[in-house]
Amino acid sequence: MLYPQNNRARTVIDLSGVWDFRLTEDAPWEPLAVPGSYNDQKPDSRYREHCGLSWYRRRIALPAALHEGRQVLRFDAVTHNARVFLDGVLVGEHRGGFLPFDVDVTGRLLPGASAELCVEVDNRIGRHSLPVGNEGGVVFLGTDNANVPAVEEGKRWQAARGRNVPNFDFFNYCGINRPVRLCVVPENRIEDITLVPQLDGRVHYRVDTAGEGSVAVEIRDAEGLCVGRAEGAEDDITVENPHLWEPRPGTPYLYTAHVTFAGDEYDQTFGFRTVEVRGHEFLLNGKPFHFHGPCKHEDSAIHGRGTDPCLNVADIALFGWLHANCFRTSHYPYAEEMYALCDREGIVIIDETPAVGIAAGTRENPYAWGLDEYHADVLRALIARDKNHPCVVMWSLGNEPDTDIFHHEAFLYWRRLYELAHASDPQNRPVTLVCCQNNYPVDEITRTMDVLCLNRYYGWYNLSGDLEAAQYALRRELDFWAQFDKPVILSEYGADTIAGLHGAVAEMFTEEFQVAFYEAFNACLDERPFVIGEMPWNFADFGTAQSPMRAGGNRKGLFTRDRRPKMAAHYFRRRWSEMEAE
Ligand code: E8X
Repeated sequence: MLYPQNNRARTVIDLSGVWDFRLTEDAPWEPLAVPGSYNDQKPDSRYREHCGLSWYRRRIALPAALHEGRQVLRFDAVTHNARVFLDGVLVGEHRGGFLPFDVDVTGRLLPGASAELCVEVDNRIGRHSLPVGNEGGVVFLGTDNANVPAVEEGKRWQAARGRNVPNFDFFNYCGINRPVRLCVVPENRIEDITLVPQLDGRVHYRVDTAGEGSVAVEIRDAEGLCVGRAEGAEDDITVENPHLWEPRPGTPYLYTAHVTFAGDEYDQTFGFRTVEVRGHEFLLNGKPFHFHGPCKHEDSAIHGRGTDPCLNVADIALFGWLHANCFRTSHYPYAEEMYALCDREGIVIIDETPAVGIAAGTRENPYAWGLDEYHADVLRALIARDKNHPCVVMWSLGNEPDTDIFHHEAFLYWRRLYELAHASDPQNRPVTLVCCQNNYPVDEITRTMDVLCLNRYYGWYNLSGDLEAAQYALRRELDFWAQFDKPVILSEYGADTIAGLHGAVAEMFTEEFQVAFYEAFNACLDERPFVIGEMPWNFADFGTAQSPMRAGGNRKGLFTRDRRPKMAAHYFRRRWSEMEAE
């Protein structure tokens, strides 16, 4: 799937701006910004807590000069489901809130005339959606007061009235969260480009096209000089002495495949980079790589989950300040602009599907929810979108599913997706599944992944406040995982911390405790060479649903939500700077 691109053959009209918006079909239209979640753009609980359909509207026009070719509306993401209307006619729809979709409107936009574009957005989550919502059932992280009759009746009333109850720990920000563009492309056009580079300079390419024409591919270096070329829809090109793509503090050198076909053209950046798991090592360009960097969210005040290029640039600059070299796209695919920025800045990405919340304790078997086919479709679409990014080094099938209660059903469900990921990725990257703190001896599936990603919170959610006991437990568990001789990444660990709360004694929620927590955990990691990654949870404080466990959201950030460093940020900046200097 190609990202929209302006060039001599293609035209992109960005439809960002202030659209009309309404929460019900009989409400007056009000101004609302696109891209951006609608939840926090108005000081109104009806916006913040909305559950159900909502509508966006704006006029669009096609300049007469652009009447040739195909006209396509490209939505980078609408959360969670969308139906698209043009002058009242349904012209497209999409299920899923974190990946792009195209709506072909060729012939429906008369040159020089305008049309009414309307997008109906459905933000409901449930057992059918990724991420997963509760339907009057288990409440994530909260106490659900089981067996209290009035609470059970209240939950049934709540479900009947319609309320989103996330089975995950981030706010259900919804709407047209990412850019919408009207793209005009030639009738005879390039449909997709696949690049598989090797360290010796060979790059295998395949160009998928529509219509009549012939393909030519020119590889250009960072100065724009041609360093290789070939003709035909699929072939190999060899670049002599290639500059490799290296993560920071190395040089993330990018090349461009300049593709032409009939009257169309497209420039696809890529990097000469390989990844491989060998024993307990993760090799990047044949050298052992250590993942050190916090997990993120797409989250900020007002924008919600809306794409904000200024925030992306500032966040990646703070990754440099931290001497961090990676993050996981917890817990959903991020906007394409962030991957392009990480390609350029040398930040490694573990690319995750929106499969979070596939767990319900002993109450329900989550593998009976019928998510299999949809999850497979989402995984294929994620890989199709991100396959050429050198920054993407591993696929995460999902976050913290149940793998120990319904452990055999879990094995069957995730093993199929593991094999699908390897079969779908032209670069055949490693595949993981991020494991929740669980009864790990009965977990049959985590140990089969290429890399073992463990989210662990000893000393926080249990053994709370006792960091010596936390170290004892963590060491016992890491000794268990050593037997598999696979790379282990501590993919989440952290403690809620109120910025500015201090104590001479490091107690929970103080900044001193957050540092002490990480010092305790990292001492255990440093003892074990098979632990090849440390990813604090989280980069910054972020919004969540209301819960007795959340004081204005999740406070485990190394930074506050407005990106001010806590003591732990300074701690990791020192630790990772020394690590880089080794
Ligand atoms: C947390 C994190 C949450 O924000 C993230 O989305 C997934 C959670 C920890 C679960 N992992 O709560 O801060 C650990 C459960 C241990 C019993």
